[in-house]
Amino acid sequence: MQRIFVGDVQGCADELDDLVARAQAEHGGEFELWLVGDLVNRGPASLRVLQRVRALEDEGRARTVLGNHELALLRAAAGTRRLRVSDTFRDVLEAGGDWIDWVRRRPLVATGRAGGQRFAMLHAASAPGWSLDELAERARRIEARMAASREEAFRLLGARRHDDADADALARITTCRSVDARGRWSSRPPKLAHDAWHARWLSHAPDHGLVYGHWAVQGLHVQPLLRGLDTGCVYHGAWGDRFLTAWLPSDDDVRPFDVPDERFWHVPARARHLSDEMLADCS
Ligand SMILES: [Mn+2]
Repeated sequence: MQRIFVGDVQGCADELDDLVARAQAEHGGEFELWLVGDLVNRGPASLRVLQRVRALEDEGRARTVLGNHELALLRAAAGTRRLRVSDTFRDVLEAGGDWIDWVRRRPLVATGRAGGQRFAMLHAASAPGWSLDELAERARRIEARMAASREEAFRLLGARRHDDADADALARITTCRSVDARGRWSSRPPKLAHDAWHARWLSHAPDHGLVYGHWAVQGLHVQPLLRGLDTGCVYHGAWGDRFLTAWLPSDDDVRPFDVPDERFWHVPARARHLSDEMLADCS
């Protein structure tokens, strides 16, 4: 079974279709997509992406984790987020059915073993010093609250980070990009390389690999124990030529997170997806 990790799709349904077609052509029925979250928003077809991923998941051929744009969708459904010009998930909100419940029941962290290496997949970041078991335990507690009921999920999504440790961990795992010398985290990009969340995380001798997304400005990140896969497909045309990136480690490889590593697919974006007005609203 070939595991195929996939970067941020953000409503780019055509590009996801192209990626799945390549997976089927090269691996037949023997593949499983692992998507890093941010399936929805900013791109043209959020609902189509959810439908595709859900159908694959129902066949046991896909897994995904929650990204900040899934949380934005849930907040919009809760009525606590006013839609912005760049929010394009109205198709999901208007689809009816159980989409909101399906989204809130997705995991926050997925774990596994690739060859000889234990790893986690999450949307943005882990924290310096968290073992794989601690990360997974925090995620299970948050997932239980998100899955308990809509009311409990919306309560957690509305909680202040300083008042609720789960809310802080949820925000960190889905949005963090930097950690300062005093351990304070932020979604803002680091001013200095050593303040990048993953530089601080690596300095604590982690016991596992991490696959993540969320950081299109950084782009593809290939470093021992780290694979960052957000290459900003949805920004094609606005930021030059962009791609939807996949990583295909081999299960035969004892150390799949070693470098150099050429086992990537770069599926070209099909079109410019964002107008200047939407682009200006993203920042
Ligand atoms: Mn994101």
